Amino acid sequence: SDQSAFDTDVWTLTRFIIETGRQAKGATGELTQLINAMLTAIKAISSAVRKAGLAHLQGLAGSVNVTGDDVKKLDVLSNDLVINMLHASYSTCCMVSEENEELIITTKDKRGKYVVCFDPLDGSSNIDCLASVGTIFAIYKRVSEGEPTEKDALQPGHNMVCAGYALYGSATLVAISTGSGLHFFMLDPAIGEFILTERNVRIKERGKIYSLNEGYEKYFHPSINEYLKHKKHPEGGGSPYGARYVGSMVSDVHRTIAYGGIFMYPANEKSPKGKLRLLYECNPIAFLVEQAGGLATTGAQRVLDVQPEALHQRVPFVVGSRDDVNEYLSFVKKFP
Ligand code: AMP
Ligand code: P6P
Repeated sequence: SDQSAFDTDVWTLTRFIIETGRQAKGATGELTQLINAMLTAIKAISSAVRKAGLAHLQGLAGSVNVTGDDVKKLDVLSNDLVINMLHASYSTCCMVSEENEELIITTKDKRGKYVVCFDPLDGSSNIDCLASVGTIFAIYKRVSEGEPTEKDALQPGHNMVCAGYALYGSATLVAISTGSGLHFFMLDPAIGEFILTERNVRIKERGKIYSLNEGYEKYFHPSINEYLKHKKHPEGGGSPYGARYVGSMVSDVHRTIAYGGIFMYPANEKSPKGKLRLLYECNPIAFLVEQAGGLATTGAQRVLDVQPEALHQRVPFVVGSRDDVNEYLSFVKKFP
């Protein structure tokens, strides 16, 4: 059996959030309740993802989601888990899910003051080949009175109160921030708790890895291809960057935060706004990367300053180490 010393004063994510909640002046505990409800959903999704092959949860559920992707059973299950856990937390007034075309309005008897935009299982097209998948969420305070409306969800990312992602990889990790730094927690299945592994994570100023789907080269804007050329054939004689691309955003983003470098899902002729959705993919990740000292841009502006117009709108997305993103932006200027 595992003989490692048993930590009798363990820093779980639940304890961490209670602690930061106590430090928040006048907090009623509603946000703490909401975050812990999201964690329960994430633990259940982690268990389902790891059993998917055995529990025949893979395979198409037959329907398609708002963006036309084939919906897999795990997608539907993950979506239901998040919606039900958040509803039961009495802390949301409405939600936006990648799986639901319309705004999800919390029943009157269960309403609270928060809005949650989430992707319950991002990268789900990778499930059948056992590549890692993730859950992403962003939390805002409602802005409307009375009946919740889309306006509550269409807030610029800089209004965010909390964001996080779960990565169902070789271990299950949660990365989370409530605006005072980015922190990593690892799920210990033995006690069903997320254990603090890294506090105040900082992304390197510059990395050595670029990450994007180069299959679209034919459709990219020249600024992208010129930037990539510079990464592969640096004029100054330095060594070329390495290329890594999982095709599951949470994996690609987490590696970028952990090792440094740049992740890009740029616009291309086929998808003039790129593929990634602003509300529940780009904004939460942008918030977290900025908390780690990195940058997140659409190429035209800071992601967190975009004024959303539609629940499922897409934006071009470039994120990562400060110097790498700024170097990319210098190519946008050079090749307008
Ligand atoms: P509440 O009354 O619990 O909804 O919290 C009010 C505000 O206090 C939130 O919108 C946050 O800005 C802050 N806050 C509350 N709980 C926490 C927490 N656990 N960690 C960090 N900030 C918190
Ligand atoms: P492509 C997964 O389907 C996803 O939404 C993101 O997780 C991932 O970054 C992207 O799409 C991959 O898209 O066009 O490279 O297959």
